[in-house]
Amino acid sequence: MSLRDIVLDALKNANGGWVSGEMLSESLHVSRTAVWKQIKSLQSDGYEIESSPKKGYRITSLPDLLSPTEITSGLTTKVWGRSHYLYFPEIDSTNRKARELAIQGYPEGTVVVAETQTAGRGRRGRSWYSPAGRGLYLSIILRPRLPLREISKISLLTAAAVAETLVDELGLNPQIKWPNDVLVGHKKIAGILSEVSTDMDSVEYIVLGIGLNLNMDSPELDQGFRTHATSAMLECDQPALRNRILQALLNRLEKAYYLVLSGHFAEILTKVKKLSTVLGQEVRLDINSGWLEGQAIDIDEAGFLLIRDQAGVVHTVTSGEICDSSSD
Ligand code: BT5
Repeated sequence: MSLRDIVLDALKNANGGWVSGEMLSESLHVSRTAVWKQIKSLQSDGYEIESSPKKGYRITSLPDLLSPTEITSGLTTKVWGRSHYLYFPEIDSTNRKARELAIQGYPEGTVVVAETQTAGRGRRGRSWYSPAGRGLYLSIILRPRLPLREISKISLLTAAAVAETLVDELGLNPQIKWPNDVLVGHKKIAGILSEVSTDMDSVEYIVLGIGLNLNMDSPELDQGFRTHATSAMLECDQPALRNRILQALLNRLEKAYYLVLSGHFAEILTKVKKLSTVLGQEVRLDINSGWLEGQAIDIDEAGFLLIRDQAGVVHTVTSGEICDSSSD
């Protein structure tokens, strides 16, 4: 632990009470100037700290940062974010960075988080709007022992975990649009981008990227996106605490991931089907090789979407995009 983190811990543990600068410097065996420098550094990162020559220091407000200091202490994960939690105030894309780290050999459960992305990526070369401090932008390196045909399960379990986090933490009523969008009131609140690197017919690694709109307001989300967009703040009429939601999401997501790896996808699938926007609907899908129209009748045990066309033929769709009225 760095001196800065030790000083921060001491202030946090005082629960808003005063901590003497002299006592801090004595117990840490550093000069009072060294303590003061850590206080200045914390203040410049947004921690509001009052100082009094007689009483010392006290913390009056914590910034809603996603730094390791603010996040890792609230994780109940076994592996994820434990030994590798990489935090960037700004980055081009957390998925790009996680991929670079995966190639360097970083292990399963490495978490890459940014306050803002300058080139956040969506699917098929599209971009993801990632303003500073108002959303979650994260990527996780996974190295699952899963046959290639089962990797759709990863996007679905992620969508389910994002949706359930929105229910638990914010009381929202989300839906899942197969395979990778989470919506609230038919507007997109989160997108998932899982990028897979294969080694013969197995998975070498997956970079699982999640973008979640938390504190954006309506003019900035009115950009003519493919699907109308929303944020937690717009839905709840108050700002959401990003750090608490990130912790809850990682805790829940890791559990769901290991559940699926141990053969329990059925439980996740039941949740996905319950929240699905498309089941029973007539849909039009862009399926790489062309268009497919028909009724979405089920999601099978591999996570694939079953579509019955007008001739009654049932198609198994392994990947694709459902188009809606506001699609570009
Ligand atoms: C997605 O793509 O929905 C996947 C988005 C994944 C973003 C995360 S952020 C952390 C990690 N690092 C990255 O670089 N990426 C991942 P897609 O289904 O292709 O949706 C992209 C489209 O959604 C864009 O073309 C816009 O029309 C729209 N869009 C862009 N930003 C948005 C936002 N913040 N909220 C809602 N819609 C948005």
